[in-house]
Amino acid sequence: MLYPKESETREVKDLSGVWEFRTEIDKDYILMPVPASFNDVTQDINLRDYIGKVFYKRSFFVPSYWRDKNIFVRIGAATHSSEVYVNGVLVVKHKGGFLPFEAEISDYVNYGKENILEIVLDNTLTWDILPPGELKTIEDNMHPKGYRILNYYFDFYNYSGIHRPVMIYSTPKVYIKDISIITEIVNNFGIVKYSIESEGKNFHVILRDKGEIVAESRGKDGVMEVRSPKLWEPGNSYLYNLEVRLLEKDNFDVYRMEIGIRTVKVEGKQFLINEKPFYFKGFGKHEDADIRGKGLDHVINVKDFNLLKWIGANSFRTSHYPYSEEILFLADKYGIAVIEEAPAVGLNLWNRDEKVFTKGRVDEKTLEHHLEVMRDLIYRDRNHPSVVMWSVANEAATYEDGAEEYFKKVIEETRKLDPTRPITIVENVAPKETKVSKYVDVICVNRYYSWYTDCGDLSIIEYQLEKELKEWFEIYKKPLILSEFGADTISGFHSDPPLMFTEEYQQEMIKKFVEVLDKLDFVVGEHVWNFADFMTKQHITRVVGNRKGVFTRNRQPKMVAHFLRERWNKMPNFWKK
Ligand code: GCB
Repeated sequence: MLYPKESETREVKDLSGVWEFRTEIDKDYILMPVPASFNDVTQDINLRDYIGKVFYKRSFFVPSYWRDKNIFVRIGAATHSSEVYVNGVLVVKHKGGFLPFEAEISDYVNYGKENILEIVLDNTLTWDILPPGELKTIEDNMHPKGYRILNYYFDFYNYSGIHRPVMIYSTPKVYIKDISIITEIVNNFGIVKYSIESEGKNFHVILRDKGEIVAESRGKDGVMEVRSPKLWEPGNSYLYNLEVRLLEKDNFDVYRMEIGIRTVKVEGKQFLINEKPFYFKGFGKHEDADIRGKGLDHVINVKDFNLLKWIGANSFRTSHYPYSEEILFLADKYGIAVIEEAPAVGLNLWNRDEKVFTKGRVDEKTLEHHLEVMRDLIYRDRNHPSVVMWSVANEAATYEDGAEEYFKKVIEETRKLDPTRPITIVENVAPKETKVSKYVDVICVNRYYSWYTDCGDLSIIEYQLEKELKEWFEIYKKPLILSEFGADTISGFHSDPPLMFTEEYQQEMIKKFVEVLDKLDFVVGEHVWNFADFMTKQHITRVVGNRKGVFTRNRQPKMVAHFLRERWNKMPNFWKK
């Protein structure tokens, strides 16, 4: 799915701004920014924790000369189920809060006039949506009749709203629908294979390096060769400009995009980018900031990439859902490698006596949706050089028999859709317990020794971590990334010797973890949990959110940031241990 872009044949109207908004139970509309979560914008606690339907509304203008164009409405992401109405007509329904969807609306708009766009969202989570959740009515004598809560089994706040831009765009009648790019490196040549989806027939494809043509081709599918290519690499990004022209008698379309030439591969104990062993230094992140919640914010995004550079990180995981396209464009430009995760988190009840992969919970309906999400995700992001691996889920109950069958299908389908990128699943169970890790290319493990277990005992880390990671390698013989480790840390809390929740404890813990990683040659990465403090649902274990950030929610460094900065800036991106 192409990102809407302007060209001499295409126009884009970004409808970001202040819309009208109401919940199902309100009669009156209030003002609401788009994109943003609606939760933290007003002073109303009922709206903050609101569960159910909300209505967004605004008008837009369609010029008369768009009559001979195709017109689309495209929503970058909205949580979690959406219905979009143009002048009262339902034009698209969509399930899932983290990927874009669109509809052609040429037949429903008034040309040369104003039009009304209404988006109805429902933020209720169910077992057949990702991430899943369940609405529970509590029936006991301590709760009033009809008392409801939304249960979900993942650790971030269920921020809701139109989170990414809404755009109206035009294309010619016959147009370039989609483009896919695969790059290879053979001897001293960069090979760029492209494939165009369109009803048109005559294509001219031009690849430019800073304005200079370096390769050209004609046809719907083709291969271009670039002599002595400048490769895209983490820490050293390089992008070429691809121009696709559709030329027909009365029809002309142009789409331009930036591409990077690079390869990714897993071989033995190594994760290779451009045939060189790569070591992931970075974080699990979140799309999260105060007031805007999960709403796209260019200020936060650019700040985050500057902080990643400052600290010497070369990668992050889009824990626990696909991030905005705008973030991936920045990753391409900044040269940051991305492990892109499906919104499959909370497929776990954290109770071994209750089955998760069973009828009525994670079942064939969830699977069908999961397969759809993988397809949409790959179609959205396959052309980003920064995306180097797919993660199909985080911390699912992979010890269950049902999980094996389920993920085998998800992983097979992902491989079919994209044979060029390695696949992982992020695990929290023991190496012998998972029934799924045997199907993936890279083992990703989250570990919280001295935090959730043996609280406060930093001396246990070396023993436990080394023993366990070696076991993963002995069983699976695959490269391993420690995809999460960290400690809740209240910025400004100090103690020596280090006690839990202080900045000293976070620093000592992370030091002890990475000392073990440095000894093991099958470890290909360290992602600290988390880049920044982030909001969660309220709980006795969460102090206004999860405080495991290396940066505060306001993006200021805690003590450990300086330790990581020194370590990572000394460490090369590519190395042979
Ligand atoms: C995890 C989860 C992550 C949580 C983290 C924590 O294992 O993957 O979503 O936020 O632990 O802090 O407990």
